[in-house]
Amino acid sequence: MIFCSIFARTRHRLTSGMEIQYIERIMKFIHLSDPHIGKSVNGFSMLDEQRRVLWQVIGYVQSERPAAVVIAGDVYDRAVPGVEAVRLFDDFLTELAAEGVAVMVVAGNHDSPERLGYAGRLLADRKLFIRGAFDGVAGRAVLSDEYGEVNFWLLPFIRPISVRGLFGDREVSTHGEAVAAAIEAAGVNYAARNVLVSHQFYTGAGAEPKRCESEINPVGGLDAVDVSIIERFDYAALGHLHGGQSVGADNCRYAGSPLKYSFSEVRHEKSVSLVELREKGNLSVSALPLVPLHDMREIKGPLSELISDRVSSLADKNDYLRVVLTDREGDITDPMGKIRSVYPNVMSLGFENAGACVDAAGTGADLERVSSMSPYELFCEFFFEANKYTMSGEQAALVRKLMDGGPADEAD
Ligand SMILES: [Mn+2]
Repeated sequence: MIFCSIFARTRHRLTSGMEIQYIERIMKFIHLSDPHIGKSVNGFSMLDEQRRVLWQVIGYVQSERPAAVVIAGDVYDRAVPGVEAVRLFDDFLTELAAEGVAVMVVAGNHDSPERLGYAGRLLADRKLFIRGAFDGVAGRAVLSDEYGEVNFWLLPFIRPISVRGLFGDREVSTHGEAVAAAIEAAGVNYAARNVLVSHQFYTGAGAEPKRCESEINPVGGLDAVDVSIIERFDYAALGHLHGGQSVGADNCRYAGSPLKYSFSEVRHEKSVSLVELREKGNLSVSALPLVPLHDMREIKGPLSELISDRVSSLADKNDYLRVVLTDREGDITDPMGKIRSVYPNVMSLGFENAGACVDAAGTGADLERVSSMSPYELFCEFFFEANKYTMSGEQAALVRKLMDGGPADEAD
């Protein structure tokens, strides 16, 4: 168990050679999660973006003077992160230490618990509390303010399979049972003030959490944990979901990823949470916005419009873009080259009518009618359903030729 009692924001002032300590009036900390350092999105490295937003967090530490920065898991994108990713996180931690702020970190499902937790017992002396592997008990770090102590419980991501046997004979077959057992084992005194740091998929009664494509979503939500298990904590600093949101009550909150990591997040406003805890029961949370180097957005229209000065000058041409062209697919040669010449960071390019689904029930494809049609007629109908326009003469001729195995008609 990590146990270290330190004063929150103990400041040292030199007055005629004497050191005076004073304690911040209230407990204030910054909650962030899911930085996924080292992640690439559609082949684009996010390292420069990650450095940018992490340094915005440093800026908030300097302006808000919190007692701690809490990182609720998925520090890295991969269990074995690249050298550049490790260097960036090392720089970030060193910068936070220079600000005198405590740092609490738990492993997420993307992290390797042992690698993330390396030297954790030694670093606790430097106010850096890392909980990588779970050994049956949540780690505890204690900070103080004028109202007394605040317990920070550090619970890394756990699966039932990985904690089986840690709780004696207790049956642990679901993620919910695993989390419940871990929290019971912590022996939390709920009369005191407690903050949980946890990386799991928590769900509230009746409310579907907002999910997005950059999270890993197990089939059927088998990893879901009922948020009622953790509602008695004064604040739960959560990680796993990449959209910032509260689950159940306001005191259980996902900070969300600091950057947009998929096009399902283009409308997200990324932020870290600033949490202020006064006496028991007095909590306030606000969002501190994060601004990337390049935004992620979608543009849609005919190619000639999108690459015109009039449209391209409306926003930053270097943004990460999903481009949807409304032109006919066959009408443009090298669409990606043309788009990239104006927007260098295009991540995805598609045509509006491409991949349109044919709804068999909706096409009136009754057996009698279909069975009376020739393969060529069927293909014409299919082509129209898929593309929303009819084949050109040239295309029709080619299809006929392929079907007949003979010379193409002079169709027009
Ligand atoms: Mn994540």
